[in-house]
Amino acid sequence: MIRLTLNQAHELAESILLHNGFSPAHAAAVTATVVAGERDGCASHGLYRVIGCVNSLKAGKVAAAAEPQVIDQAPSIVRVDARGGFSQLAFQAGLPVLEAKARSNGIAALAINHCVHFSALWVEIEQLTEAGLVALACNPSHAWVAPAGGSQPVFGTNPIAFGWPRVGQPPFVFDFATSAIARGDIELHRRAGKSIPDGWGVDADGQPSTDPNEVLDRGAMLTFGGHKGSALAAMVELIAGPLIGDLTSAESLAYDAGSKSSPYHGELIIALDPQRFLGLGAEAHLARAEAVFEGIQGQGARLPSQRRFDARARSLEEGVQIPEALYNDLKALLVS
Ligand code: NDP
Ligand code: PYC
Repeated sequence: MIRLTLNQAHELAESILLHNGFSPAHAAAVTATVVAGERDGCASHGLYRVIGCVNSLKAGKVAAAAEPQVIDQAPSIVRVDARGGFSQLAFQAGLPVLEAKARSNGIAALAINHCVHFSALWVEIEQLTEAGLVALACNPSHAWVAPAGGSQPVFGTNPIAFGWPRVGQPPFVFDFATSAIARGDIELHRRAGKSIPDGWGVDADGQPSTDPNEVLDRGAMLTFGGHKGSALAAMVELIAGPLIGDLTSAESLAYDAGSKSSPYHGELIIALDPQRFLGLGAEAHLARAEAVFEGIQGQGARLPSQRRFDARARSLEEGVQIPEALYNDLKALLVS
């Protein structure tokens, strides 16, 4: 393993993105996300993703200098056209308008369109909880996941993330793929030469497989929670696809045309302002929410994101460690 300070991780990611032709604005926005992923112990959406950014650019599937266009769609809806660039800059452009609309209407949505998307959603959710807003985000990806009861890919790995701000505590945040695991995690198993657990995927014949090559290249991933994850994955296809005028995971994969680039589609982010919902007495109601968290932690169970926040605290002290092979692959992107 190679140890890097967070500054070194930042410098490595940003210099690769700039060297390969991304605009300073995109390089900065993408670097912030992947370094946050590595810092929080989310290797599947950490520095490893920089390789995919460069591959997507070389394949002509992402615009290196796209300037997002903000469109005031409706009193409670802001739309951002990413114009083929990465989602991170589009989110940055839409965030202030989303916040303002949520505060004035109580609930508001940000629809990002035409973005190339590979990031973990908690990075965005935490920016909304920091502003005191409750938040929900989801997006399709590429059609890699079979519906419950089937064996042919229809859905993307379709993450759903939720955040709830807390006073004097880190926010309550969960963020998971509706597949049994993010595809990035299976890719990391393949890179490490490891098999995957039962329940993550099937081979080309629809039979359970623990071989990442079979699942990634010939078979299909599976949803979490059987028919429940399958229905949630379908919901994400609908509300972050046709509802916002953007591609489904099947359409994104067809657009990819075998280039193995990051998915190209939209993202839906919903923000709710507790102060506007509750008015006078908001604090008393929000204080009652704490009993839910006490009910979970009081019996020794952990909150989602606790592992991540612990990893963050550790990384801020010690930096991060990445596999030497990944470090070498990243360094190679500075000379090509
Ligand atoms: P995991 O299954 O590892 O974890 C998902 C969530 O569950 C996290 O909030 C995690 O918190 C929490 N969690 C895990 N174990 C426990 C536990 N024992 N008790 C309580 N909470 C727990 O994640 P996935 O593989 O499903 O997704 C990983 C990432 O991949 C996400 O950030 C997601 O946004 C991203 N992704 C992005 C996609 C895209 O299209 N852009 C597509 C698919 C995934 P903690 O982190 O603290 O462990
Ligand atoms: O890990 O499933 C995944 C993923 C898809 C797009 C970005 N991450």
